[in-house]
Amino acid sequence: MGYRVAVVGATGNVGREMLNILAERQFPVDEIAVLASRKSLGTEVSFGERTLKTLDLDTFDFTGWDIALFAVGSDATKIYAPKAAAVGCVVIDNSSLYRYDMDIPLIVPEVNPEAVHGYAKKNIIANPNCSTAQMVVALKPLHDRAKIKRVVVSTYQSVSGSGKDAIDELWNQTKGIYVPGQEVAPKVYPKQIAFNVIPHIDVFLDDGSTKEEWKMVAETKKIIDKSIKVTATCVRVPVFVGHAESINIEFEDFLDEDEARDILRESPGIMVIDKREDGGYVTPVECVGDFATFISRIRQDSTIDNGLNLWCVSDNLRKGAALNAVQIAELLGREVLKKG
Ligand code: 11C
Repeated sequence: MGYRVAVVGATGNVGREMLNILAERQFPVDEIAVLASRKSLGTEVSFGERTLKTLDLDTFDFTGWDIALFAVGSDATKIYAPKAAAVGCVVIDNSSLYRYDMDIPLIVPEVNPEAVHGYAKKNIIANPNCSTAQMVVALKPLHDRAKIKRVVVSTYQSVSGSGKDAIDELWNQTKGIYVPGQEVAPKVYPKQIAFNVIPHIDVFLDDGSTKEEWKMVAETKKIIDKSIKVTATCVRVPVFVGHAESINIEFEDFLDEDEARDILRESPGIMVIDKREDGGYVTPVECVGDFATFISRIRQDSTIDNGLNLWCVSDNLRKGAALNAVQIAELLGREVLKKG
C-alpha cells in the first residue's frame, strides 16, 4: 500500500521536478493529483510514463490525501496549506512562509531527520531555501567533528531560482546582445543578467543585507545549531540551473583538509570531486539533474587557526527544492506514516 500524494503548483519548475523525482525515486504513490491555479487548469504535466491534467487547487478537497507537496508562492500557500493540513494531509512546503515558525520543522533529511517528529503540531513541514539546503549538507558533518564557529559564504545563484520568466530573460537577453535592435531590457532583474552578475537576491533589509542572505543565516541556525554565526553575500549569475557557493568555515577545533575531505566523502548526499588539477572540481552545468551536493576545492585557510575553504555546487531545483521535498516525504513515510 502506498500514498495518495498531491503536488500543488505542478506546472512550475519546482512542481515539475517534484513529479520527476517522485517517479525517478519510485516513491510509493497509489494515487497522484496535480494541482494548479485556475489559469493553468488542464495543462498537461508528466509523471513517469503518464501524462496528467492539472486540477483546480481552489476547489480541491484534500480529505483522504496523505501528503501534499507545495511548490507555490507564500500567498497561495497561506490560503491552501492550512486547508490541507486541517483535514489530515501533511503539507511539505517549499515556500518561505513557515520556515521560521518554531512549531514547524525545517528539514534537510541528511542533516536533521529527527525533526520530522515535530510535524504533528501543525501538520506542516517546511523545506529550506535552495542556497541553505546545499550548504547545510556540507556543513553538518564538519560541525559534528570540529564545531563550527563562523561561516562566510558567497553564492553564485542561477536564474532558475527566480522562476521561468527569469530563465527566458537570460536566454532572450543573451540572444539580443548579438542582434542589433533586439536588445532585451531587464524586467525580472533590476539590471542586465546576460554576461553580468548581480549582487542582489530578494528584497533589501534595513541593515543593508538582502532577505536571501538573511535566510541563509536564520535557516542554518534552525537546521544545524543556533550558535553558528553566518555572514552571506548572495549573487545572481548568468547560469540557467545550479547554484554554487564559496564557503569559508572557522572551527573551534583544528580540522585538517585531508580529514575534512574523508569526512565529506563518507557523508550522505555528498559527492567529493577534488583533484588539484585543471578541471578537477565541479561546476554548475555538471550538477544539473543530479541528486548530490558536490564539494570541491577543500583547502586549509591559513589566515586563521582553524579554518577551511570549500566550493559547493548543487542543482537548485533538485536538492535546493524538489528533491529535498521528496526526501522529506520519504522520511515522513519511513518514520511516521509507515504505509509504503
Ligand atoms: C533564488 N533561493 O535562487 C532563491 C529561490 O525562499 O524558497 C528560492 C526562494 C525561497 O532566487
